[in-house]
Amino acid sequence: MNNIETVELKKISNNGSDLCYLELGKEIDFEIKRIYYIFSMQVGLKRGYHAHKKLRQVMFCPYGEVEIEFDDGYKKEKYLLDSPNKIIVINQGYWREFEALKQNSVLCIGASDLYDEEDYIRDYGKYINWIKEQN
Ligand code: T46
Repeated sequence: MNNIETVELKKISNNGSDLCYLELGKEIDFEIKRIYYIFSMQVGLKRGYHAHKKLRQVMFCPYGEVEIEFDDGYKKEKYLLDSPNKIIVINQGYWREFEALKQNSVLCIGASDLYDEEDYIRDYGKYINWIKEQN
């Protein structure tokens, strides 16, 4: 999908464990103003069903496995976060639905802005109309 990028972070391994990091100007080109995370995720219970008009995000899954389907109004593509060193960097404007493939998965999000319900489109029909207006 254009403007959605999967990056595998370098793992620094020592003392029997691993460390990853991401930096402004390298993996991401926007400042993170908010961090949130979804945890205790139950297999098969989907969340999302919205798009963001302006918000840009980086997503990663430090525990478990999460599948995210992005939709640009014309096509859909699934992305799998199945390792703590994988991140997805997402530009604004994509409808998303996501679910855990493993019990108690955790999805973390770094976002380019503070919470603003006005930035959400939560109705798929409205999303399709909004996409048409953008083109
Ligand atoms: C996203 C996916 C991956 C707040 O009050 N502040 C916040 O910062 C957030 C993120 C949510 N909320 C409230 C809004 C709702 O009343 O928490 C409730 C659950 O949010 P929502 O239904 O939007 O949750 P998800 O899991 O469908 O979506 C969330 C994010 O909202 C969204 O930005 O991309 O995670």
